[in-house]
Amino acid sequence: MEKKLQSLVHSAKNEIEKVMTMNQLLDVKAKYLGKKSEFNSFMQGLKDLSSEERPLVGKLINEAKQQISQFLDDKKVEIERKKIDQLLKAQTIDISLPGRAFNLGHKHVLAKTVEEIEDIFVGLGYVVKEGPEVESDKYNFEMLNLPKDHPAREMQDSFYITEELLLRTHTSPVQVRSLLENVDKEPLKIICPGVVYRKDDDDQTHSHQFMQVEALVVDKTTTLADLKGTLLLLARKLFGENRQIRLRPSYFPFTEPSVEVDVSCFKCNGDGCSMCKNTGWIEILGAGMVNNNVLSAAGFDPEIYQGFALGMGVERIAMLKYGIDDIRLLYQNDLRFNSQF
Ligand code: 2U9
Repeated sequence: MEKKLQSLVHSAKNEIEKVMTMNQLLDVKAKYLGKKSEFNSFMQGLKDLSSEERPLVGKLINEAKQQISQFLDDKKVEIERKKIDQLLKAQTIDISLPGRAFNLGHKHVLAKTVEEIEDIFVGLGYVVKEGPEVESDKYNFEMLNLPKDHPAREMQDSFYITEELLLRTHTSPVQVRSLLENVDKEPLKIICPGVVYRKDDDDQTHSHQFMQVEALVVDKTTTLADLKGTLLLLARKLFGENRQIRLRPSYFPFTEPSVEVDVSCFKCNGDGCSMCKNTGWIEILGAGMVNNNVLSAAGFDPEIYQGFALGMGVERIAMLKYGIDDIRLLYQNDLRFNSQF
């Protein structure tokens, strides 16, 4: 019996040594230790032995079984380790390879222009205020001296959501909100950048969606001279220290008097060129003293308070500054265009 067991252990050892995979190992385990294995028949035979022989033979069988189990366990560890080694080899990162180059992004020319305008005003002590793009008819029009039947509403033909809600047509409602919030009637100096919407056919110079920056100052002593000084400073910071400005009378419902502001041409210095259509001047924005009706509607007594406001289209400023001849280029996300600025 002892010989039989030794030879069984020996052949199991040989077979286990040749095993390469987990499945093969399971087959060998079944063959030597499974229900139909020789071992099992040895175990079955124990009951036919005498009570003296049984413990001795039982011990031998157990020892042999333990040896085979040990070979199987060792092999299992070996197969698993090999598998991990293979995976590690396959997944090794070659740190000697150069990294993949990636493009470093930068700010869009419109964002740059807004920030440049913001910096100028923040330098003058203004606070930046933002507000919702979906606005009420009341804040977008009525509080700005544009009642429901006002003909000037046509100029801002709009995207209505309901009778009373629309996509804002200018950032002016943000100023209205700031005036209403200002219950203590503290002096106010704010700029309101943001996206606005108007029903317009898109072409080289028009877009149904564009950006504005509007500024508002309200105080007891604010005058048209303050507005003029602010406009001159703004024009020089944006277009160069040698610029002059020119104010032309205009009309906006929310300002009275209203002006359109031209800057002396920064290309020809006023001599006349294609940029300024030979006039020497380029229109850059609109402005005016806040209309008394607007002050009253927001709870500011026009006998005590007065203020000025100005508004500009950011795209127009960016196009002038950077020589861009089609507004649509600003929205197309073409990297060949975007990366130029
Ligand atoms: C309040 C009072 C007055 C804002 C103003 C303009 C003049 C103006 C245009 C420039 C080009 C719009 O983008 S554009 O088409 N804007 O000319 N905007 S004064 O006046 C206000 C705003 C808010 C409470």
